[in-house]
Amino acid sequence: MKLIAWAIALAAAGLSPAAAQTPQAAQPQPAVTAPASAQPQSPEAAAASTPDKANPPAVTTSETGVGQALPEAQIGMPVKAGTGLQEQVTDVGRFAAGFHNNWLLLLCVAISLFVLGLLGFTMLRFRRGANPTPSRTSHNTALEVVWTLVPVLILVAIAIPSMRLLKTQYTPPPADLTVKVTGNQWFWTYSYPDNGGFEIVSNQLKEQRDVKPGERFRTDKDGPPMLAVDERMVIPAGKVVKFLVTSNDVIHAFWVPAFWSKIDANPGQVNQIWVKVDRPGVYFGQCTELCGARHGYMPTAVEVVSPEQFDAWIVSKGGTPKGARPAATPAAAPAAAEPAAATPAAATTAEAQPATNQAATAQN
Ligand SMILES: [Cu+2]
Repeated sequence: MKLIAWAIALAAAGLSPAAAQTPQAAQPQPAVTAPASAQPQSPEAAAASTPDKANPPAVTTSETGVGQALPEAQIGMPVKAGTGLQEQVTDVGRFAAGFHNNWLLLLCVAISLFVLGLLGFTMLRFRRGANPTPSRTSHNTALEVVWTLVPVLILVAIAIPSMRLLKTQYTPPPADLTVKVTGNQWFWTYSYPDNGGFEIVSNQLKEQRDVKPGERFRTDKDGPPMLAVDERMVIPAGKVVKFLVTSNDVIHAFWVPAFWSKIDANPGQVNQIWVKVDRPGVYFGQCTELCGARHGYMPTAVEVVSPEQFDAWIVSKGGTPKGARPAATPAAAPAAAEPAAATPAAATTAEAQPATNQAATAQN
């Protein structure tokens, strides 16, 4: 009986994700540009609204439109009491989620119900009361062929789409943009080697109760608790983005559930995944490899914007949009991105130190 109860519980648990997928899809998508409240329309309006110095907005670029405020709930983040996979925003993710929801899950349920039915039937039909003299049959060739062949066919039917998924997931098309993702205890850094090699450091935003007066804290516009960060990775929509993933210390893992692909960030090794996100928005993830005491506090937030907004954001960070000629010499370009390097003390060390992470990687 215990077995039957387990089988029913498993079947019920297996059924719920598919049902839970539907309401998510109905949720509204935010517009690409930030709402008027987050984006002052005129200089007068900007001056009228006193900027909150203690808590500046995420990416602070009314010109670029990057750093969009978030509505209450959207795709790319967990939903309350949600089950199942997040709605996918890449082709690979949609294929994989469809494979899981519409094929593997149904197959699991069908096999579970079949075995459960067979068990029930056997227990009732062949119990001692109803079947006092048991059959002494020990072989049945037809039955043995069937119970070998059917599982083989089932496995083949699972293997073919699995191989297809693996192939698309790990055969990246030529990349439009490369972002180097580095795991650190306990934050992520993202650098843009195609755009001058500047780097952004992304830390989790603390709650208001956890910060000292004057420090920045999370608001609902930044994202949900535990997942919002001070600096989001920004990538363009509709472009093939290659992530080169590595680590500075221990093994981390980079994962944004709505993009599907997940990969380990290993020290001394570069792993690669790719995404092509077709829908602008902000997508959240977390480090998914137990990496130490604050493992649970190193979220990932990726903001997907239009290519034009992306170029504007690159410029606002002191980088060079792809195809544009660098405004200054490679050594001077990062200095513009980091005002601290302009001070005389920093300038003396600038010669000895590699100017960018990209340069440092090349040197090693
Ligand atoms: Cu980690």
